[in-house]
Amino acid sequence: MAIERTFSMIKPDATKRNLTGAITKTLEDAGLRVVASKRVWMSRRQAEGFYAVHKERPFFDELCEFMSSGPTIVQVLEGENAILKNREVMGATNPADAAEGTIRKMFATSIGENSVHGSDAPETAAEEIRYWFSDVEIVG
Ligand code: DAT
Ligand code: MG
Repeated sequence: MAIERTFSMIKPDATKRNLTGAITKTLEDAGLRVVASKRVWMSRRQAEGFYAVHKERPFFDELCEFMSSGPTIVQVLEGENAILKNREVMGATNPADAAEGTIRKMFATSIGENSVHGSDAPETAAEEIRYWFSDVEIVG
C-alpha cells in the first residue's frame, strides 16, 4: 500500500473540551503524521460548502450550525493506508456504536457532536484537502 494523504478535523465539541492534543496523539500513535494543521472558526457558508454532499439530509442544518459554533482544527494526515486507518481510529459515526479505543468511543458525546471528521475515499480526501489547504501549507 502506498503512502496516502487524508483530511481530518477536530470538531468544535472537542476543541471546546481542550482535546486537540489528546486526539492528535491518538492519530500519531496510530502511525499517522500531521503534515498540515490550522485552527479555523468556519463560517456557516464554509460549513455548508464543505458538507454539501449531505444537504438533503435531515441533520444538515444542525450539522452546519454545530460546525460553525466554535473553533475546528483542520489537518492533513499522511501515512500508509491513511484514509482507512484514520476511519478505523475515529470509530463509528455514532459513539454508541464505536469500538473501544477509538476516538469517538473515548471522546464523542453524541452522533452529531462526534469530535472528529475523516475523509472516506481517495476522491473525497483530495477534494477536502483542497477545500481547506493550499499546496504550500502542506509540508510532508
Ligand atoms: P462520518 O462523519 O462518520 O463520515 P457521515 O458522513 O455520515 O458520518 O455524516 C457526517 C456528519 O454528520 C457526522 O459526523 C455527524 C453528522 N450526522 C450524521 N448522521 C447524523 C444523525 N443521524 N444525526 C445528527 N447528526 C448526524
Ligand atoms: Mg462522512
